[in-house]
Amino acid sequence: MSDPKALIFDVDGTLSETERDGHRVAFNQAFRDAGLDWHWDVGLYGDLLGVTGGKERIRHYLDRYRTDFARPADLDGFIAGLHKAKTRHYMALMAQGHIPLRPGVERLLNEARTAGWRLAIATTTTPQNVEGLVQSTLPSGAMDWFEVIGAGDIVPRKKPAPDIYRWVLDRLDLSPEQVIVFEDSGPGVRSARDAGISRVLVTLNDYTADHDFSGAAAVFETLGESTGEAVCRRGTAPSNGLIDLAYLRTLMPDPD
Ligand code: XBP
Ligand code: MG
Repeated sequence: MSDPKALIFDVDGTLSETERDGHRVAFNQAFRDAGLDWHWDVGLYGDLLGVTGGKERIRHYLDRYRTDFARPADLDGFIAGLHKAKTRHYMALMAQGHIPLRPGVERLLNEARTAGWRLAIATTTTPQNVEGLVQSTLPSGAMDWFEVIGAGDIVPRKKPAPDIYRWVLDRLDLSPEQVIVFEDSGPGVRSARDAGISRVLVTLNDYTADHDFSGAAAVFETLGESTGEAVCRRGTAPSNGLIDLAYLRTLMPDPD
């Protein structure tokens, strides 16, 4: 057993359940602003989540569900405008502070910081959204807890492509064997695995419960908190009910 050199966190669905009551609501507000009769209900949004990235998701919706829609000449510009409005609404929702971190996230971040483990983020969401979530859920200055933040269009291909994890590993100057990744979705696991990272720990949620997590090292319902233990769906359960540093060390190889 050894210490990982860094923990890399996905954001949406992993740090916080942002999709149903955050992103989805913000998309609908942007559609309404633009005078569109589009509405993404909770079920439809689950299907749309198969496509990562908000702009990509809007385009997929048009291709798949709104073939009747008269597309403007500058479709890219139209989608970009809608997405900009969506980000504005999302930031406003975050500022209201109704969307908390998932159980055990703040505990684990604090434990890792105390031990000097490096922290990073690898997400497909827009960089501003990461800031909005961190500022509304963690103490002031918490953006600095994350040494590297890989987000949104910084790489051309979003998850499940491995680009964002490769980008973050490169910035951390670490190899895939030295890190542990936290994900909530099948595309996220695939992205990390295809970047060569074998230690991927999943905390699933309602939208991702039936995803394929075959490449993950372990699958849990949450990271566990004093109020409720980390229910294990696959892999070895921690004896104290918490995904903590001692548990994460058991995933790492013995030092040479
Ligand atoms: C989440 C996503 C994002 C968000 C929307 O991926 O796919 O697209 O749903 O954010 P991850 P944007 O779990 O990897 O963070 O609209 O800013 O793309
Ligand atoms: Mg996610």
